[in-house]
Amino acid sequence: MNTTKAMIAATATFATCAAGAQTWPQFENPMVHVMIAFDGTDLTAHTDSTPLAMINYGDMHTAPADVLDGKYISSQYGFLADGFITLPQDAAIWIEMTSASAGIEAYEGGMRMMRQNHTYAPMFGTAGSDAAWKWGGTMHHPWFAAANEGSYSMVVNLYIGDAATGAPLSGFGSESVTLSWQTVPAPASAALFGLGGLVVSRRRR
Ligand SMILES: [Cu+2]
Repeated sequence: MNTTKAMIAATATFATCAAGAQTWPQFENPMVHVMIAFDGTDLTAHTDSTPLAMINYGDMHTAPADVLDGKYISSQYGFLADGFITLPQDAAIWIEMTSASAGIEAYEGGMRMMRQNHTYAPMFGTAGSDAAWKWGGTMHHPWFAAANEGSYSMVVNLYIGDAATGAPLSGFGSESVTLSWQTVPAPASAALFGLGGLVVSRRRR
């Protein structure tokens, strides 16, 4: 191996190690959007009511995503504008958690592909955060998480509020949406089942 090739090999190894040192939360299932529309008076929001899978990959994540370590997670739900939205002056669309199952947690996300740039800051009342969260108008997939297996739900109310304080502004409609999840066995377990099947099929041959 000449010197140039050795250097390239060393650089490639170093780059691989650096990339491997970061672990961001996984996602695999398709996006499910909460479609938000506002016609100047009425705010409407709707989404699929089927509970979504919440999966525990058993991963330890790079900070600040370490708030999701070892938990069942889902980033399938995303808040998305259903058409062009023009807001009243100094107003914003706020999304407030009004009720939730015990044990459900929420953290700020964004576009799923941008997970290395998400803040993972607690939201919707998680860890003492405000129940109301100001939506910026772009597609936002929060990270929902739970430490234990089970069925979870969260009701969020979408309303027009003061852009600075979140205080509801009168004269505008609001709408509540129920988000729900069901934990499913970790992929690692599924992989083990798959291996078991492979062993059995080999023995049958
Ligand atoms: Cu999306």
